[in-house]
Amino acid sequence: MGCSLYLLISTTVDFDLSENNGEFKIRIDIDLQKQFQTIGGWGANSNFPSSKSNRDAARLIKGSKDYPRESGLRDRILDAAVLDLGLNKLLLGVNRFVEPDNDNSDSDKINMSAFEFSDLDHEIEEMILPFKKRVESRGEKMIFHLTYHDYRKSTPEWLKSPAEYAELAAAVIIHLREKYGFEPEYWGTINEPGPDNNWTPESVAECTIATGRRFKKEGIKSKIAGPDICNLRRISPFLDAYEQTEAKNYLGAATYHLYGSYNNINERIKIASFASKLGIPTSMTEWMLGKKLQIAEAIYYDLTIANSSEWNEYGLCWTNEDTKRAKIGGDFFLVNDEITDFELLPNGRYLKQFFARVRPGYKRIEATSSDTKIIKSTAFLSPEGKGVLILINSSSDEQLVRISGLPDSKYQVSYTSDSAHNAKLPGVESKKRFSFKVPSKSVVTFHAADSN
Ligand SMILES: [Ca+2]
Ligand SMILES: [Ca+2]
Repeated sequence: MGCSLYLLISTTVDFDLSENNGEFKIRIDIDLQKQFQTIGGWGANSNFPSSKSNRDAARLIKGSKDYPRESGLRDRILDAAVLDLGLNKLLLGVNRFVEPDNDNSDSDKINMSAFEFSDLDHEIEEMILPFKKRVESRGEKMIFHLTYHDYRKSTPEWLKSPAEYAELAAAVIIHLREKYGFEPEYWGTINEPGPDNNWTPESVAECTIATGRRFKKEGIKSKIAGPDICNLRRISPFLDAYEQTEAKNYLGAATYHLYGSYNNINERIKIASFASKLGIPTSMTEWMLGKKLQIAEAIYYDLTIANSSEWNEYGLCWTNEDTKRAKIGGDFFLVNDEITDFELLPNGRYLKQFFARVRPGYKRIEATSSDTKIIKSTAFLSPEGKGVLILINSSSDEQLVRISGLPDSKYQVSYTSDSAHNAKLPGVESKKRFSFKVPSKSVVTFHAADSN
């Protein structure tokens, strides 16, 4: 982009609100010295749900145990996910069929022949490895996050033993290590514990301890994540159970879902404080209910209040069967009825304002808005010191804002609203400060023009 397209609207003359003459209402002040969490990345669930249309799509896109995949659609989806949208993380559920019955009566001795890994292997070969290759082609590291799922009201007695649970977790990871040469970054203890299943704060803490000890014994480096609570409002007893036991020594990431409370502030403060005490990152690991600008506001709260290092929508690519989700997108990509093509859903476009420019290794820095009800701001620094600023205009009016403290540079600008999808705006130059008109109900991203 030529320099002539940049609007040089900064000034080196100091001025404050009293000298503003009503020009702007809102100040955004960036402080490069106040640094917070390091970004790990952005992700989605690799699994497809088991509805008929999704089963058909899954068979075409990634094949099944019995059928090879039939088109290049998978590769196009993975290219779009990693190279365009900027995902670098996949989550995958491990269900009870991996150890359908107890392998033997000794939790210290793994009987690998009693485990059933073929579904897991298929997902690894068709989705995880090709995704990983694309992330690595960007010079970045893939984050692979396995989580155990158990929706049963009656968890079998043998699995209620923390030592048996830990053996199951260790067996899965040893299998991956031996067959594919890598371990997941995270093992999530249990997806959405209680009240609809047998998992309690105490049992999650006990299984965290047993798994932590077992991983140490087996030389497994995967970090244990939890509690992956469904509703953030119910997280406190789980955090207390970790803190009051040895589990706090083994927890590697504090994770939560956003259902029922996307704009909750108090519990986000609690989880940030808990993770800070333990010296571990926080991660929002699932949400499918956001709607356009609301999803941008949710990730803003997660990044700035909960200090989340990672953020995940629900699915990667699903079909139109669930129209409620398909209209907006609890999943990134919607696959068409013919299963020949796909599109990035509206929520994905709002999230792309964050994902495409804020990359793993970037640090969040202070970006204070003088009126967060109207303009929400968050900013990041790359390891090379390049700045990224993201503004959310929650109001129905265009807002003229004054932005101070971004590193001096030319910035490219893009935005998403109901009518604009990752659209370019004229670039700007920051010399200490500049003014900018933020379109109504939009997310605007500024990124240093000479960074990727
Ligand atoms: Ca066992
Ligand atoms: Ca055993």
